[in-house]
Amino acid sequence: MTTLSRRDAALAGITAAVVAVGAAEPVAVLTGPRSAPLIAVGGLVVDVVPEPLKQFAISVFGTYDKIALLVGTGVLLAAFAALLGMLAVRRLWIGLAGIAAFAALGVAAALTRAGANGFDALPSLIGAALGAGVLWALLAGPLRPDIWAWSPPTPAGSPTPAGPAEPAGPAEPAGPAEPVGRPGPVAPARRAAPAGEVDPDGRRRFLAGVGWLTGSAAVVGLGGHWLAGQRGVSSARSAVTLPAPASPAPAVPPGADLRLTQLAPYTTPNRAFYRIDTALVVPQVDPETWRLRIHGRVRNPIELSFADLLARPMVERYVTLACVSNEVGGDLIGNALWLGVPIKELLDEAQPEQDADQVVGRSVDGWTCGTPTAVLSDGRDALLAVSMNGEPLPVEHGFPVRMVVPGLYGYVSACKWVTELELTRFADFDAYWVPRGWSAQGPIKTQSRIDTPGRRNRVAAGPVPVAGVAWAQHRGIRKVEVRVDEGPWQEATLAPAVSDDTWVQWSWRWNATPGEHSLQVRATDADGETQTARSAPVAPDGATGWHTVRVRVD
Ligand SMILES: Nc1nc2c(c(=O)[nH]1)N[C@H]1C(S)=C(S)[C@@H](COP(=O)(O)O)O[C@H]1N2
Ligand SMILES: [Mo]
Repeated sequence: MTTLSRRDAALAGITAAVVAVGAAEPVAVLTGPRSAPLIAVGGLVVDVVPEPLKQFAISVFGTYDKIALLVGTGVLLAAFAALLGMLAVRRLWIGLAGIAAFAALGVAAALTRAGANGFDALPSLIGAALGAGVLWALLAGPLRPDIWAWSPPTPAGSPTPAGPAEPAGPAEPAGPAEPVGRPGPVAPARRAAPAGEVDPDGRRRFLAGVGWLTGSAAVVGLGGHWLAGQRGVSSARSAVTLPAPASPAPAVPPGADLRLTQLAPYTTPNRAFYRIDTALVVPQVDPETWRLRIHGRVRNPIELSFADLLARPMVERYVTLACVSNEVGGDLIGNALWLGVPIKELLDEAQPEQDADQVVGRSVDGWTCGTPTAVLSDGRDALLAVSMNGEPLPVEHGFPVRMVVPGLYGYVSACKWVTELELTRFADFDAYWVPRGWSAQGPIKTQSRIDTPGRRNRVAAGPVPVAGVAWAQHRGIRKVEVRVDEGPWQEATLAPAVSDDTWVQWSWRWNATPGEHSLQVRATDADGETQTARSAPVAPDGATGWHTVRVRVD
């Protein structure tokens, strides 16, 4: 017997899913946002999704890839839930088994996250239990439209349609006064509706149930989500007092910033700074409980608190950070003023063993990067940074402490929310991105970019300022050249920079003639090496090629 339309059955399945996900949120306020089922499963997806698919997602959604992932996970969940609802009309156990499978996935995802404990299973378990209850209520319980169905009175003694749902109802009102199909003021007969006939009263109750359940699940879910956000570390961050640097950064030389519209400013403001990480929810690390352990192949393991770190002499430096996933001409690069403790000093205290050629930075969320010990000890300004552009690190940029290493791509050096430096060997440990197809070594490649005129800009004929940035961190930029329509290379003017660890701005005056033109740029680093024309993809160790911009001159 089923008078439930497929649409209503699907609706029941989706309602159960919404209740499960919504009910899990307030539980996750207690157990931590990463134990919420959607986030936990999404996090698992981030870690196991094949690299080409991830690249595709990044190329389509850019830095909105995480939102896309969560929306995608939600849509997929809704589709499965609808299907389960349709299957469960006939066999409730299929629906319940499906929910159990989702619960198992949620629990597995939550328990395999870095730093998880048994309580992290609770949001998925409690959510699934309530979801199962809702599915039962809508498909087999009191909210099923045809379970207490009213049906037109049948003459006494005539056989009534039998069904498992047939309850002992009150006596039937006799007489034809009742309009068929609509319950009257007198308690209607309660018996199963004939197969195929939808009882409007039951359906109304069913839809009201669906509405109430999704509505309250949304309120509870969003409320829980909001509450979880209140438990963040923004107030702890505001309370941090940064020490003055023992070694202040050199002043930015006058003229380092040409201040042209469209040209990236020499120093990137924090809110405009690119953000790349695998974290679906930004780790909230309390500086009071933060610890840094330096261990592994060292003679003298060290553990430091945030106060210990702040008490040490601080170095302040401009360093340009770049992402290996930056396409030629891309903007996954930024320059900031960092304040922190030289990593070399800490390593010297820890005394790495002779063969410990890799320092693994480990984040609270389990992410790892592997940096050559030699690079961290060669005297460059590799920092355990606590500040970015004069403020405590923004939470999404690694509060309270991150690594910054001039000359290396972020994925091998810039560990945010860092809590461990483990001395090991490249032969013994692969950091996060290495088994995913990226090179274990990630020195930044010499690159240059045209910022103005921008892609498909229209400019007026005559003198046009062409300008951009070039970078070869820790080697420095010696020369930048520009050419028009693949003509002869012409040397651009380099603006001064603070050091070889930052990008430089360059400019060139173009006497533009009407028509379509292409502009190209290439840089030569201080080692004398000129950017290759050969274009290589970002994987495994950084894109190469010349940035080309097509411009229309009127
Ligand atoms: N904990 C953690 N740190 C991380 C990452 C990450 O995924 N997790 N990504 C790295 C990468 S790939 C880059 S390019 C830089 C980006 O730093 P930003 O987000 O502050 O710009 O952080 C690095 N540090
Ligand atoms: Mo990156």
